[in-house]
Amino acid sequence: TSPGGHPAAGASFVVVANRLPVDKRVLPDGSTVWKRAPGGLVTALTPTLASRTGAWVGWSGIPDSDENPHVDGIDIHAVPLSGDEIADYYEGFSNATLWPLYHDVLVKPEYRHDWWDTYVRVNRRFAEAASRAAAQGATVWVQDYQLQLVPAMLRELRPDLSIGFFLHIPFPPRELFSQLPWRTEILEGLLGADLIGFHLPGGAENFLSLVRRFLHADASRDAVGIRDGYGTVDYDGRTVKVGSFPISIDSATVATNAAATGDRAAQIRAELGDPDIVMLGVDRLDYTKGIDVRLAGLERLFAAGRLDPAKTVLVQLASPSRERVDSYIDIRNRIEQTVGHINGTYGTVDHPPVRYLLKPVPRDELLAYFRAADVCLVTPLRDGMNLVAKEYIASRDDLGGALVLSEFTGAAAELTEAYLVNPYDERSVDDAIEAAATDPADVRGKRMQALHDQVMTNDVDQWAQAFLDTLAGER
Ligand code: ADQ
Repeated sequence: TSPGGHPAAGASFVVVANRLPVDKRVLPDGSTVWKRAPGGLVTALTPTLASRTGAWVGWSGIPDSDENPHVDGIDIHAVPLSGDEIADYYEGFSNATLWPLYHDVLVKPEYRHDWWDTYVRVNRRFAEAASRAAAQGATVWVQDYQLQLVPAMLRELRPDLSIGFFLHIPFPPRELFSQLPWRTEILEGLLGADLIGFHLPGGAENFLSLVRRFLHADASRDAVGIRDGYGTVDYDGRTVKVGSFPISIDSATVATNAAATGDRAAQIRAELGDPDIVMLGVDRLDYTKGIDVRLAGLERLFAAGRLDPAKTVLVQLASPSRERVDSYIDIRNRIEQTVGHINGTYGTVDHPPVRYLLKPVPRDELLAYFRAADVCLVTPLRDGMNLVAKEYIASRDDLGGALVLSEFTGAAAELTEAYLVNPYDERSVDDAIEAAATDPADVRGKRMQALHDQVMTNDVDQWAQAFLDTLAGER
């Protein structure tokens, strides 16, 4: 390692993601330090980063800053972004074009050429930073929809590298993807990788069909299996693998930490007024998450007398997200109006049935909420995976609780013992919420046992290993 802390010859394993795995914290005395951000991806990749001289390329989260954070154990390469670039590349093209397009056009995507130009420029900056960080023959793993052009840009700079790409959100069908004015560029960008990973086989198959249609590439037609059997695309003289790798969580750590919260769960129930039924929602405040779906279901169940508002509480923990994007301002207003409406109609002064927080909750407190909840409501209209569902299940080694889970999440593909719902069908939503809340304990316990086994077996470490082994040609 050189005096600057960077390995002189570059890293043999490089993660490229929009955000660095660090947050800037202000200490009581006013000074600042960089702390490792707690997150699934960092946790999952820490062993690999440590064993192989790892580096991480990403933005620090601070506009117009050229600061390069230092944290123990990871070689950090910060990619600077200006305020205008954040507006056009991140809030614009990533979150007002790609995000809604890839989530079933739940809001109308905006197609703006100036945003696209910035997306290209910023992707090139990430590719160049990755190229500088990587040693000869290194493995580079590019993450998510903000960086879909990086694989091809990086391959052009560094044909010696082994390049993987993983998409954390759904990949849409041809009918929707075709709207994108830059559809061929995105497909070509992704094909710079040696392995492209999606959560589900459906996303992989959509991709195979699209490269056939728009790039006339020779793409395999056999079904893609979950963690088993990948597709291939022959393009530009290379063969690219395409597979399904459902992401997971650090299940054992979640289970241990949840059990260690002790009587905090009972305390939470007492603070809520000891209701018969505690329901819980935990989400980034996003229109894809179906927070409105579950609130509407709860209101209908109260109105029909199927649940008693005097004996039921829904705790909705929401964390603020993308607050300057119009569609996020709209969904926040709608949710807050509905919460007020339900409490105004079905509550009393000392017992409002919905408790709503708009702030991130500390990790241990979140785990205690999971332990306190009789029912966890995960009702997205579309979601790549949904880690909240898996965190709730891992937290319940007591086999208490019940999970209501939308069929439109990636998680539903394997968590088949959940109370599955079609969030577009009011009856399905109402029946599932009622059943999850009122089924006999033995029925709920059996379902939770099956879910718990599934999540404990398939953790995030397995996810990372499966992807990296396939990339290395070992599977
Ligand atoms: P997200 O859309 O952010 O992730 P999700 O997978 O549910 O969705 O992860 C959210 C994380 O934030 C969870 O770890 C959750 O505990 C935490 N969180 C949410 N609200 C919180 C709150 N109020 N307080 C504290 N913590 C909170 C994207 C895709 C998903 C995919 C992941 C990983 O949209 O589909 O599962 O990436 O690939």
